Amino acid sequence: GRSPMLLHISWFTECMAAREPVKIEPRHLLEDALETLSKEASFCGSDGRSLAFIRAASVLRSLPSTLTTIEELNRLPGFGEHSKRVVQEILEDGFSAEVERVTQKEKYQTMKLFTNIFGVGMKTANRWYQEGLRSLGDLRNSQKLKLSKQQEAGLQHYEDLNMPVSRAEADLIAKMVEEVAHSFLPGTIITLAGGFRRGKLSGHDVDILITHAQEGREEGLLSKVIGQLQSQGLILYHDLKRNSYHDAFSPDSKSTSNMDHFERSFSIFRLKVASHIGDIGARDHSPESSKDWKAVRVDLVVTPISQYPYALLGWTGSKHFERELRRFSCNEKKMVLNSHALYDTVEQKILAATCEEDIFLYLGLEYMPPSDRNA
Ligand code: TTP
Ligand code: MN
Ligand code: MN
Ligand code: MN
Repeated sequence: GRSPMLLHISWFTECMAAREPVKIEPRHLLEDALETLSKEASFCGSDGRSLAFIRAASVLRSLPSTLTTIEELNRLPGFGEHSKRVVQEILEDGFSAEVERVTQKEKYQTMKLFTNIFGVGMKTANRWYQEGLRSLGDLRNSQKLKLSKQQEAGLQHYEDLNMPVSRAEADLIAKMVEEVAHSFLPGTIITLAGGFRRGKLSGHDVDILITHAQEGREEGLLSKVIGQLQSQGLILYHDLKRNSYHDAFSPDSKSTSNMDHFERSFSIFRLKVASHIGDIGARDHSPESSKDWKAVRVDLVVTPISQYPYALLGWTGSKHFERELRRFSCNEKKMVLNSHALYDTVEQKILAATCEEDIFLYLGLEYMPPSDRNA
């Protein structure tokens, strides 16, 4: 049979051709419901079930208009019985009893709260839940809890970090980084990747790629940039990881890890924002309301220019798009794709690319602009 990626792409193109005005509300209702069930499954350790719900939500997202009948649903690829049942329920009753039940669950609520802390994964969140911890207050007040520096920062800035980052804020941060980078190395190329490159108007963080047209010139730049920003009081947290591509990684390794091996820093910036004094918030006289800065998560990734197209493709996302693309290249093309390279396992060689278009060409796919990768 045809791979889901191909099915998805040809079917998506047909849909785009017949595009109609989109009703936003109900569509989000359905997607949110499926995403809730996906989260719940992952909290229970059922990654396969979680992925099935993500796939179904992604199919809905790429529809040209809102689903209204169960017959339309039956014609869609990638929908399992469970997802179908939930969507049918919502179409008929306006809500799903199962989803309502899940969102009421104490474990679901707690796991969601804890995994939204920067530096806290499923394992840690689950351990804390098993230990009886339920709230951020519980974590903050616990005497025996051992938090990593990252988790401490995540907890400290929880409220800010869970507020959406605007496109304007992302542009501002990219400009700050560019200015400092240029002061050390003129010609440094700074690219805003992640959701913002896909055209999203807001995000949970800012993803920035750093490279230079001359291979090797980018080495060592990140620590200088971070150091400079830090001396200006603009960094609340950072964790510099050096490049580990050559000692920890071979492109044909069977590793399924999505983590890559670039020099990088997952950091928290202290971004100046317009003070709230004078606007509606001024009625509230808590010290919070006069705070003139906001903590923002920033991922800084340094890539040699020879790997830049792969890093750009990998860091543009979405996560689901990357997962499907990697699965497609492995299953259909016998090629291993990651953020560093494309490895042809038949020819046993790495395929060099100068731009994203080259990579799509190697994979035998039509080029998809970033705005088509929101699946
Ligand atoms: P995210 O920043 O997590 O997601 P996003 O930008 O799509 O959405 P949001 O608005 O919520 O921030 O990840 C962006 C891409 O980076 C994603 O496709 C996965 C990729 N990525 C890597 O390639 N390697 C890594 O080590 C990590 C952490 C992410
Ligand atoms: Mn992002
Ligand atoms: Mn995210
Ligand atoms: Mn990110």
